[in-house]
Amino acid sequence: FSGDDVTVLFVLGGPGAGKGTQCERLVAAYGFTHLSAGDLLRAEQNRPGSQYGELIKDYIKNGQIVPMEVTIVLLENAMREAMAAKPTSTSTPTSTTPALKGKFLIDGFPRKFDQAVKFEEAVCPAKFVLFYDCPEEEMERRLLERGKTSGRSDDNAESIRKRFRTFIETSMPVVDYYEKQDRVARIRANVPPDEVYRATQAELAKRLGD
Ligand code: UP5
Ligand code: MG
Repeated sequence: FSGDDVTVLFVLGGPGAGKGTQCERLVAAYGFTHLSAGDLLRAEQNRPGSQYGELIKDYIKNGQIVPMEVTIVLLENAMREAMAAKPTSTSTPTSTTPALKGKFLIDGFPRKFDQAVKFEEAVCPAKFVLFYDCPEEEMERRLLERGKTSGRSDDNAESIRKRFRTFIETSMPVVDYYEKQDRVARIRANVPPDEVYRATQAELAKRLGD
């Protein structure tokens, strides 16, 4: 993908910080395509005949990060599909290679430093990172509550503890890396969703300028 055709924002934050909730709203208001790496992995896990099903299942239950070769291919395929499905006004009916444009929220990825480097090299650079900053106690409360009905194999006390550890040890360094480059919009996430969304819109206005 070329940076001219595609705008990518990474959406990061701890487990239960509210990434998915905010992305859903942004899709409706800004026309982003929302790609949750976790959702793509869960779909692949359940796809009949997938050679990665068992592996993904184990990693998710243990709050560990699935090898990036799997995740990046899923993201890339999903981006391609979305772009093929959504030719924009810049493509004229007569052109044989229509200019396809895409605006993507990549949610819950990259979770590890090498994934960030690899994605930006192999797919395209991210414009910036939306980082939802939430205290662990609040995230734990949300996930345990959701776990009563979500059916997610990792919404239980033990998996949540492991997810938090992976987040602190492995995923926060990614945020720090982008922060040093001044590419992080840090948003306080332990306030009601409407308030988080208003802060998100303010950051987008500042950083996308449209
Ligand atoms: N909620 C949301 N916002 C709220 C607010 N402001 N106030 C009060 N409540 C709020 O929200 C979580 C819950 O909180 C919901 O019930 C919501 O209503 C409420 P949600 O928007 O779902 O938060 P989100 O940050 O998306 O939480 P999620 O559980 O999806 O985060 P994770 O990062 O843990 O999950 P993900 O699906 O991204 O990854 C799962 C696993 O997949 C990982 O642990 C890992 O094993 C694997 N994975 C990889 O290996 N590689 C990847 O690249 C990605 C995932
Ligand atoms: Mg999510």
